[in-house]
Amino acid sequence: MTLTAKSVSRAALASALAVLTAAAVVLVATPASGAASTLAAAAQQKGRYFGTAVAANKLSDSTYTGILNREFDMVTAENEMKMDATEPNQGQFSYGNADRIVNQARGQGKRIRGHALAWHSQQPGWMQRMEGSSLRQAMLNHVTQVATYYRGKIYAWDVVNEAFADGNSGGRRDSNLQRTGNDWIEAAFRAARAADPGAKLCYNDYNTDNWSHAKTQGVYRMVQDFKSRGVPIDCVGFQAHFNSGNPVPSNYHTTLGNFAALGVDVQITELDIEGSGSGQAQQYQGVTQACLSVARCTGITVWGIRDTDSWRASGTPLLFDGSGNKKAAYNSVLAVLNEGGGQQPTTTTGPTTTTTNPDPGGGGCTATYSEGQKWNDRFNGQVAVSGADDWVVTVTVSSPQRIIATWNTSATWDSSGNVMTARPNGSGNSFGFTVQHNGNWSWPSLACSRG
Ligand code: 9MR
Repeated sequence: MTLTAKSVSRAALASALAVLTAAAVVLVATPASGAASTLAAAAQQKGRYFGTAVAANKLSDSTYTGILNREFDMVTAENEMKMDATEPNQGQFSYGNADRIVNQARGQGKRIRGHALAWHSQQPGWMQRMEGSSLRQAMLNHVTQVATYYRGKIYAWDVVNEAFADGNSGGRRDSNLQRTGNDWIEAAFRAARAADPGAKLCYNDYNTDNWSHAKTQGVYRMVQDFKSRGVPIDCVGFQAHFNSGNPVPSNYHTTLGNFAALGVDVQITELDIEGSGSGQAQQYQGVTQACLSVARCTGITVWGIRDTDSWRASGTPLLFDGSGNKKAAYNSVLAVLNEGGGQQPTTTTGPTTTTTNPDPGGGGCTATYSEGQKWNDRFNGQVAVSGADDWVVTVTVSSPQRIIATWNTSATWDSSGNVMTARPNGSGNSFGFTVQHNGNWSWPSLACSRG
């Protein structure tokens, strides 16, 4: 069978794109030694992101934006997406400062972590004074409005922030939100999923790094319960604010690994470590290694760029000094990211791997997807078909994904460019394709029918 005109031109475009992309990676991300020279590029080579918190009022500081643009590929608004910032008066939403951050990041090709939809702290005054069912309703409306406004632009939302108590109880923190009923967290997650089905939904907290701490165990039990009941949770954020009284625990990889084993991604979301010199560098190294040792640790975000940008500047907890120079801690993180080894991430996500369409005539056909190689910008998929030689497999990718190459099949596309129809071309009953993911790592869905 011959390729259609449409698929020939797509294939030509695809190979041109592939060459361009490869050239860009060689020029930008990988210097001659093979080691990457920025945090983002080094993290990308390990299939992770490296992010920072950003403050809107610093975007006019060229030293700040210079480092931001060079070193980071994920951005969290430090305060601008919080409840008090986005809904200062009930029902009146305000996105100016958050949008400045989102637009700057997206203009530079960076992704965004949304922080935070529901939290006992930094509530606007009107919400602080509320209780009961009116508060529950106002909270859910806030989640829905803000997640809808940013729909499609957020990689992961901290849907609920800091809902567990410190100390040895392992239980929930008392707050006006908690007093609306213990199910407030799952209600917030369901509202967020409905508003932006493409965003990963995270629970985010601090002092949950040490596996033996009661608070860690409390959050673990909640995530386990959510997964068992189908509450839509995709990730757990570990804020990771460390100092000498609360050092990086030696069992950090155990904590991250145990949470990941529940079927969620884990992310280091607000990393900073008070200290200086080699002691600080060593602790940063430990956190980076812990993330790299867990396949589902998808990335690290530091809570600010220069020490002077930090919410606790006197503790000099970040990777750049006040003048924007790289600190020893920076060099240790970059070195670990550039080291060989570490788990390859399971960066693609379900849901659909196999679809069988029973044929009324008795036969059927099954298409099974398996993951192929992954790169910073694209991944390969392979489809094996059984049950019929005259198959038609529909492969649907989610925007902004694009299929940019195919092999061992004759393929055509619908007008959206997201739906590919693949038929046999005499090469057998399996075919492959390359997806340019544009930040969306979800698996394509498949449907198989007789041709
Ligand atoms: O860094 C943020 C600081 O500028 C704010 O004044 C503070 C107000 O609560 O929040 C800081 O960020 C916090 C984050 O939103 C949640 N985890 C703890 C962070 C440090 O306090």
